[in-house]
Amino acid sequence: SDPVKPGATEANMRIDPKDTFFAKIVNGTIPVQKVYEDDYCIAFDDIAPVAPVHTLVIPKLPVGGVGDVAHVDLAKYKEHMGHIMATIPHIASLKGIDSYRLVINEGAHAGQSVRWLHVHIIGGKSLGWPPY
Ligand code: IU
Repeated sequence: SDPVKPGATEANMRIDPKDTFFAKIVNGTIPVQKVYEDDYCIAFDDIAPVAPVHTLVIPKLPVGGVGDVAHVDLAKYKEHMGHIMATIPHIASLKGIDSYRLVINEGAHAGQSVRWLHVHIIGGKSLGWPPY
């Protein structure tokens, strides 16, 4: 039997990223202690850390998740995501680690709870595999 219920992820996809908590962090409505910020992204520590280091990196571009690529300006998306990937080692170094796991949850069944794309940087301890 397929544990994935059709529809749940679709409902998640209908959430406008601009209605999420992370939109308020990007537009400055809700202050957050920033680990790092530049023109493309903001990094801040996760409120419910799963490891000694658990930092989130969010693009300033409103995009719900990697599954929403078809609904955003592709050039801007590549610019933001490429920049984030190129900046993560620096953000990790600000947190004092050079060994870490990157996680992007896409969709409700992967555990995505905030429909604004975010990269988890998880580390500061030895991590198990597989990650589920
Ligand atoms: P997920 O991949 O969508 O499940 O990750 C969302 C993360 O955002 C999760 O780890 C939350 O603890 C975290 N978070 C947060 O740090 N601050 C918030 O105000 C909210 C969620 I809402």
